[in-house]
Amino acid sequence: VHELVEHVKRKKKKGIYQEYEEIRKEPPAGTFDYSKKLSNQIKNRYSDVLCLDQSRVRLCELSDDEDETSDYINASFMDGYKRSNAYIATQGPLPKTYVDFWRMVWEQMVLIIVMTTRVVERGRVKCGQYWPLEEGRTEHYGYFMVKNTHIQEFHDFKLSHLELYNTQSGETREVCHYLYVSWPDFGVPKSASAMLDFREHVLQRRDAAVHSLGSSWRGPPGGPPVVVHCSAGIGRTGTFCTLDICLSRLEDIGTVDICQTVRRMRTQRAFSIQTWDQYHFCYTAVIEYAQRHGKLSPVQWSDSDLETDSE
Ligand code: PTR
Ligand code: PTR
Repeated sequence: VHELVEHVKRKKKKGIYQEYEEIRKEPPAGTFDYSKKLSNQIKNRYSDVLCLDQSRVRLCELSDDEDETSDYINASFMDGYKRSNAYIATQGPLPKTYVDFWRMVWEQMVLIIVMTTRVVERGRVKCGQYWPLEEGRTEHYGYFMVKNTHIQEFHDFKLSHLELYNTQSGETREVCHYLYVSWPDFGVPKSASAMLDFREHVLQRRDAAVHSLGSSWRGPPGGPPVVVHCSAGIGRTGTFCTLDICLSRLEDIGTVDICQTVRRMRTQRAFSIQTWDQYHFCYTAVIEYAQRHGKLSPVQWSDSDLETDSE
């Protein structure tokens, strides 16, 4: 088994690189008009990471005195494996957008937040502290109150159980906040296996949360979208979601198609997956997953994965 994997890795490395370069060359699949509006520019963490109009998440209009651009947040709906709008990919909230972020979470009925960056990395702020950090602490964000009721520490991640209270409606909801701490900026996780454990944990929570919604959920059967964010919401976020999609497909029909998955994702969240390392990591992680679950022989690389193999 080990030899086979080495073989796949060696054979694919060059092909994978070319494949990623091809993807990068493709122009974005739409316009960014809302992101570019003058009144919205301050809501973007990075002036060069904008969201496509076609898939952007709109905030519900709050009141008459807000202007037409007040529905803007740098966040995009993304499809999952056989689930439309399985994720919302977004940037790390800015102090100016904390309230918008919680509004989005509330309006989209989000129950799971996956954060794959730390707040500060290499001395630079990557994301605002938009949730209460310590157990027992409550913070106010506009008309939302968020209480961190309980924190569970794991080796590579931290799970905060948040209670989200909407002071306008008087309703409360539980939201799980996952913070993955060992994903270095400019890179990929040290170990695919830690990432796979993390994903499994998130999925179990998600399924339990969706189940607990019961008949109060009227959207698609997969439940509300999972919010995934890093700093810009494209690199690490895209990697995490690509992996999740590919592994779900592998579990279902025994094949993977990383290339098509990324292409499609980029039509919903432009620039998803930022570096060749991250792209390559998806391959490594899929192989590791297949090994772990004894699925190595049945893994069928789909045509578009194989095409690029010839040197
Ligand atoms: N976008 C940068 C560039 O064009 O050079 C590269 C870059 C990649 C910068 C990732 C930051 C990155 O971020 P993070 O540390 O948030 O993963
Ligand atoms: N303008 C930023 C840069 O070039 O550094 C954009 C950027 C930042 C792009 C972070 C990607 C980044 O990574 P991630 O999406 O993983 O946070």
